[in-house]
Amino acid sequence: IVNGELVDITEVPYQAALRRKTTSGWSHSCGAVVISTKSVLTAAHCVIGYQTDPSSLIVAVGTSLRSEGITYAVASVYPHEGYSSVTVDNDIGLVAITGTIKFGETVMPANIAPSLLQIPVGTQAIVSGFGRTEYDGQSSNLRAALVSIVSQKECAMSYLNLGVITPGMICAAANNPPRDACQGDSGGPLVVTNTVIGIVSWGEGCANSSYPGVYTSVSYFSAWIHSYLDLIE
Ligand code: 4AZ
Repeated sequence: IVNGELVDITEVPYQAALRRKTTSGWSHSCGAVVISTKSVLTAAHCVIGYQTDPSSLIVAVGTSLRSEGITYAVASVYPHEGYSSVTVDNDIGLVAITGTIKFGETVMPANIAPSLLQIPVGTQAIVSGFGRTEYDGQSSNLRAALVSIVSQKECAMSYLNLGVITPGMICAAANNPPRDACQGDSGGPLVVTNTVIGIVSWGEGCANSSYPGVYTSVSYFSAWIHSYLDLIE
């Protein structure tokens, strides 16, 4: 998160993190969102390739520190079938954990935006994560920033020469100072009143005033999410 503020997990208790196994231990890879006792929502690009060996991923919850928290082994990952690494379309996935996530002050699920939810342009939303800041590399502390929803038309204009903004994407930005998600925040939440409306997906750089942050629209994929939740629960 660039130009965000340090936050305690109790302010964003739906924030989760994915860690991947490396030769030296577990390493932060992506953000995620607690949506039930059995699953977290993330980006497809965060879980693609782990279908055959989900044991090399773990989910951490309940922590304001990148390398702490309560961890759960991953039972299965479900990247969206239509995910394309070329267009970054359908960048959403579900992670089923082993056991049951225990809710409390530091771990609480976010609501899933309903299908066809209209989010007015200019709506303020909070994006959070353990990703890069403008100052250091990966942040070791949880940060959050307020960003405003940008219209599809304006976002498409910004990305005219770089990519296509599909109906499954939603954009958000903030200026003076520019605030944005960044590398390592991917898969994490964009939230309005405890409802997750977006998943950090992509963008051209971070906090570049010419390029809004691009999120996967949770409302657009609401039916897809619920169908997999039924499978997991
Ligand atoms: C990334 O590389 C990334 N500014 C995530 C979010 C944004 C850019 C890049 C949005 O994971």
